[in-house]
Amino acid sequence: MIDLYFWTTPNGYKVTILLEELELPYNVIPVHIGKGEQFAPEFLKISPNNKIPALIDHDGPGGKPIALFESGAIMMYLAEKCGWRFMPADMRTRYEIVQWLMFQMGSVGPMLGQAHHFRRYAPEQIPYAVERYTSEARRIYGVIDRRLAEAPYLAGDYSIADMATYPWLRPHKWQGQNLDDFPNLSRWYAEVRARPAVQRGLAVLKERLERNKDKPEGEAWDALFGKRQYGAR
Ligand SMILES: N[C@@H](CCC(=O)N[C@@H](CS)C(=O)NCC(=O)O)C(=O)O
Repeated sequence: MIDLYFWTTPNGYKVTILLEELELPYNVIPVHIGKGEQFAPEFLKISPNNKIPALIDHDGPGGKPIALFESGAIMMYLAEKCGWRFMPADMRTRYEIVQWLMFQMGSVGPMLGQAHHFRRYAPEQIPYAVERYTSEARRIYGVIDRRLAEAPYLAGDYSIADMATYPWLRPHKWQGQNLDDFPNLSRWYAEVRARPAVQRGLAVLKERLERNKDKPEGEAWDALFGKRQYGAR
């Protein structure tokens, strides 16, 4: 069985979407990052960077448990475990996928995350930061749009690269972007969103999201961006 340490954020949804696509059974272990549960010593043992998602597969390689953190590593592991589904073993195809997955991990997630932060969460509006990350988000949307003009999905066929990227584009309004400006990206977005497994992945812990969807304030802001985050260890 797989234990998934999860919260209702884009990085968490990447893994629930993949698990649903693979039809693998899994237990969800909520880690309420607004309450600082990511700093619990037991969680830090499997996720030393105090972030979700993390995963324990009790039936890992050699029949022994394996613990993993970083969503990209988790996705590659699950795809390989399930017979190279959504990331074929063929080296050329695999690296086509890995490069778009790394683009998500290195650019899409971190830069769009900064756009959220400075546009929505920052306690003061800093025009330079808002402009920089909104422009960078727009540039990244353009890279994706141009790629999707030449291929149906980021790496050709639907793959873990699409599952990793889609959840980050859902809060496009928070990132100051209009999907109408990106027609190829919009076509892909609608296709990924329409997949039943994607909808199931996005529904995990939905009831907790309803209660937590306002922007972090007070205790939650402190855990994510304040003294609790930086003074925790
Ligand atoms: N590169 C990591 C990023 C994970 C990440 O940023 N997780 C956020 C939620 S989306 C988190 O757990 N934040 C809690 C914290 O920073 O304390 C991954 O892709 O797994």
